[in-house]
Amino acid sequence: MGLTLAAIGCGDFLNGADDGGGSTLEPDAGGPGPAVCGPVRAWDSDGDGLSDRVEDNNGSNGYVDLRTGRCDEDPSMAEGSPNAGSLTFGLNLPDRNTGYEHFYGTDSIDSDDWGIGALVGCVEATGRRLASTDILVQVGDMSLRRGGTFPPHVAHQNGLEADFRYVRTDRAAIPLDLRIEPEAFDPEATGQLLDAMFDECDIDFILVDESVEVDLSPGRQTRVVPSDGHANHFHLRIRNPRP
Ligand SMILES: [Ca+2]
Ligand SMILES: [Ca+2]
Ligand SMILES: [Ca+2]
Ligand SMILES: [Zn+2]
Repeated sequence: MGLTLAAIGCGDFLNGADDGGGSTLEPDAGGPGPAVCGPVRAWDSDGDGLSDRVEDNNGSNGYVDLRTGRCDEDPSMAEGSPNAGSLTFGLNLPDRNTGYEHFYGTDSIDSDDWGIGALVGCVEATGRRLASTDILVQVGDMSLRRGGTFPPHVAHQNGLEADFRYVRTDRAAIPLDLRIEPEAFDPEATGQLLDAMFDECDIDFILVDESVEVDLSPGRQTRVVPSDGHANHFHLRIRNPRP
């Protein structure tokens, strides 16, 4: 592919946001060694902005040709719109890593957790940011491998969206339905989770149940929107970095 790494802002993969964890290592100057295209970090040994775990998961499973130790470009593209779109060269989310865990529901492994690199990176970075807390980021449906219609969702079609569980007061890694267990909802911790997402991700909007009240800064609050159908999860949409 002719696209250069510089052209897609490889080093700015996570919008330059502080990852909140891990050290920043300087790549070796000169001499033989892996190609580097940006700062090497504890979670990204070749500095291409794609985490080691994502590269291993996608490369070793034959999903996308990514390798650690080589400077790769993020090949993923969100096509069309979230309600009528598809996903090209989407990346599969590693099912668990620092600070987060993917839950399948009734879907099979690696069927329901595909997205563009920025969405996968958003989940990972939010997990790293909260790794020192007792809040586990629990992510559910994203998109199908090639996107498209993903019942029962209306959207989730082009790799820009993911569903998350609300944070429970007991911190159990199980679903919380606000209609059934409203007392188990932790608004402070859920606000902390949303803030971590705003810190790490280029968020378009987040849909929550109308009963959810979290304390966020004004610029963030306006992008957290009450919406029917979100009693047992909230929904994140990021902006398409390559519209
Ligand atoms: Ca990498
Ligand atoms: Ca790589
Ligand atoms: Ca997966
Ligand atoms: Zn959703």
